[in-house]
Amino acid sequence: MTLRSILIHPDPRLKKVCDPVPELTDEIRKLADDMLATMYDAPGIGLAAPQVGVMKRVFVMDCVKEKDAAPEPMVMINPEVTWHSDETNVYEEGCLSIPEQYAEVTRPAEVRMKWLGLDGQTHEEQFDGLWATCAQHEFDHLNGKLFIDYLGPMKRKMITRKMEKLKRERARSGAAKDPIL
Ligand code: K1U
Ligand code: ZN
Repeated sequence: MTLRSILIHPDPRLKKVCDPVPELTDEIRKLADDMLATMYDAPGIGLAAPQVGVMKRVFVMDCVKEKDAAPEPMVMINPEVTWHSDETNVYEEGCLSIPEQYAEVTRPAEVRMKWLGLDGQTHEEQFDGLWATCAQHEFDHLNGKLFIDYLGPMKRKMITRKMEKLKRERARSGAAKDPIL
């Protein structure tokens, strides 16, 4: 298991639509393993493959909030949203590709998703609460969409400028160097 570097916005790879996974391979199993480890290490509650520079339709999440509860890692390959509620929910979202920036985003309160699991089976499940918010945030990543795309242009530009500055500082200090990316 390898910790992978997380891309920071703005990066053209975070704006692209990812490719479906044609078959379950050891490469995908390793990717999922690495992504879960990277997500827990960050720490975060979700992570999508393009955030680690892999343009495939895979994301992981674990929204268990209680400190001592058992982890509930989920790996979704080729996810589809098969239903969403009309009722919406507002949540102050963050993103590991946009560190330390948070903003309220309105999304459907419940979603039903269908995906291919690491067991090779098709799964379908309904999510609510933070699980629903996170699943939609990660699904957006696979379509090149970030939570700041739901904000007004002024706020989005301000956050983007902050991230450009952060990237310049990280490049100067050598923190962004990584052999995987
Ligand atoms: O996709 C990502 O960038 C991960 C992101 C997921 C997310 C957060 C909030 C709402 C929707 C989706 C994060 O995990 S940001 C970090 C975070 O929220 C968190 C970190 C530690 C403990 C609890 C939450
Ligand atoms: Zn994100």
